[in-house]
Amino acid sequence: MATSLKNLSDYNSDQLPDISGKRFGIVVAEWNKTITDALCKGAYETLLTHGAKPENIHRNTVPGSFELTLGSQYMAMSNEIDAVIALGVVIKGETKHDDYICHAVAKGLTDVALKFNKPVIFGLVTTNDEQQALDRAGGKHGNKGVEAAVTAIQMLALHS
Ligand code: RBF
Repeated sequence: MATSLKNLSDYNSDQLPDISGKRFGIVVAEWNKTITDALCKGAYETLLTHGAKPENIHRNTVPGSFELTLGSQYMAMSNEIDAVIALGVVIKGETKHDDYICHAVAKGLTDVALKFNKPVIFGLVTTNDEQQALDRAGGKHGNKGVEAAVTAIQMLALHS
């Protein structure tokens, strides 16, 4: 979550390991597509910046954030993928759908990570309105996709 103390795109690149041999899966929800595309761009470019090869970054889309769990499991179960980054944007509406989706995704991604013993990163932007989401997808609070990619790299380093 972006706060006044943390910009989502700020990190210390000195401490990140070489990832030239690592393989990544990015799963992107199509709800709020303009914003999730910006998250995906942030994640993809961050992986490239730190040495990942384009051919080692695989991207799949799922219809909505609720489907990120199974989409991530399809990626995680592959021996060709070392870490998965799940990206979505859930915006509050008139009903409590956002609560149900966010809890299901948080629990689901945790389960997939533990089942396959691989980093599966929670790159879900959960906001009260569209502007807050834009602020976290390359706007004034940085880009959650960048933060998610950095988290994936850091988690890979823990287990190498
Ligand atoms: N998916 C999202 O990724 N973000 C949303 O903000 C979002 N809002 C939804 C609101 C409602 C009322 C419904 C029914 C679905 C919403 N979804 C959203 C889609 C959801 O993640 C899933 O794709 C569908 O519910 C089909 O399982």
